[in-house]
Amino acid sequence: MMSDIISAVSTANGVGGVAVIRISGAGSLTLAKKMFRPLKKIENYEPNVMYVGEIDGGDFLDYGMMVVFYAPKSFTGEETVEFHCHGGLAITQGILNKTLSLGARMATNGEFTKRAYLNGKLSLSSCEGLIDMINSEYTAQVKAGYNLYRERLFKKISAMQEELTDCLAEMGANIDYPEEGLEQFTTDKLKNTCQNLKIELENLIDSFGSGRKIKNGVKVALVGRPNTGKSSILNSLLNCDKAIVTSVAGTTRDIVEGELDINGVKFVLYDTAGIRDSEDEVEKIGIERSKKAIDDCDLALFVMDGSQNLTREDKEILNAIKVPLIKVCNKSDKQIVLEKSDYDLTFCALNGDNIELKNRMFSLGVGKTEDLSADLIIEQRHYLALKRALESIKKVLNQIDSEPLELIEYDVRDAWSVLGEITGQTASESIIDEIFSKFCVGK
Ligand SMILES: Nc1nc2c(ncn2[C@@H]2O[C@H](COP(=O)(O)OP(=O)(O)OP(=O)(O)O)[C@@H](O)[C@H]2O)c(=O)[nH]1
Ligand SMILES: [Mg+2]
Repeated sequence: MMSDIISAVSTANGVGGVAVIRISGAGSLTLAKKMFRPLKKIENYEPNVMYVGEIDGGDFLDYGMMVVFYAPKSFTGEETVEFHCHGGLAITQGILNKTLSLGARMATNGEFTKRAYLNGKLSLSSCEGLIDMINSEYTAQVKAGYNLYRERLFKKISAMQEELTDCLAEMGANIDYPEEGLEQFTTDKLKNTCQNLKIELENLIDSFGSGRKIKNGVKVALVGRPNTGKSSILNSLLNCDKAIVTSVAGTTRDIVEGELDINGVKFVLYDTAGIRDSEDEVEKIGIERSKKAIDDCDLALFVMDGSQNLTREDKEILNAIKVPLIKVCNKSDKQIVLEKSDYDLTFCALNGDNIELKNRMFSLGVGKTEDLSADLIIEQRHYLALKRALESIKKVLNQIDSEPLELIEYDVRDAWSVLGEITGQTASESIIDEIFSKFCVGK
């Protein structure tokens, strides 16, 4: 348990109807009572009950509420008090300063959550889920963060660790008291456990493909020859006139960016300059950027003019695309001359019908997981740890039939310990500090 009392404004910095100032640490209630005058005299403050009264802001009073949570039944696991005051900057600063003048210390970034973690209220991965949720702009990010926050990954990882612990216990007994027959039993059990873990780890690792995009957004590049209708498609998808559209080939020079919500997932669209051989200095730079966008994106919309035959340039652009792509035959209102095998779907940027394109972008862009409430790995840190754990498990499986148990034990322990980094059990101080530094003050 930490000894000092920390304090911060927990609501966003700005003007609002209500704001919350939170203090945490043993003695928080004693401190809070020095700056709160309840409407009626209170002998004992009940936990989780809102008391109405005057809150001292130093040079002024506010009329609001106070609630206490006693240890360990609070977010941090410590005695915690919250003042719910009116949400003005001078009001919150005054009340915060008053708590500081009475002996509290300003909380650092994420310190309330860090205390929750250190007091065993949340796992490290849960804390990461919490920050993911807070930073979410799209509903899929909230859902994925919520799963993490509610310990769904923690439970999976802990179950895997338990299986390894069982094996280690048996291996230990075997190494200490080798017995004919028992060794084979231990080896078989270990092999079985590791084979199952390998599949489980591979599935989790695989889910990062979708999870990463849910967390960071799917980058989509609209590419193709000049004048095929890329900017028109961007405008259709965004439902606004974001990019300039003209009948002049080479209209788009710099990349035009826009964000789109498809089923709660963030898609970042990049409309690019039409790619062709050009001598124009400005256009050439734009074309270089288009080529870079093709390399950097998660999904490409390769846009063709359906009323024209494929050209050498079309084919060259197509060959340069190494990411998943949708071949769009645009200008479907005109006579289509392209072969059916040349495209995935027809499109007309002049009307507003883009549902099919969006559906395809979703299934191809997010990956095979369409169930956004499924458990997905969304954090790079977890992904890297899972990969390391998988390596150790594979080593065990490779050596199990040829090496003595004593030698294999090291890799089993290693897998266990790497998994513990995810939940925080074996995470180093620098990992922990880095995670909490990403939080804002007051959380
Ligand atoms: N008939 C028809 N015309 C379209 C369609 N989509 C785009 N156009 C027209 O095609 C021309 C080029 O459209 P843009 O959207 O500027 O094409 P672009 O691919 O962005 O062109 P660059 O920026 O030069 O590479 C404009 O005159 C559009 O109005 C469509 O679906 N049908
Ligand atoms: Mg354009």
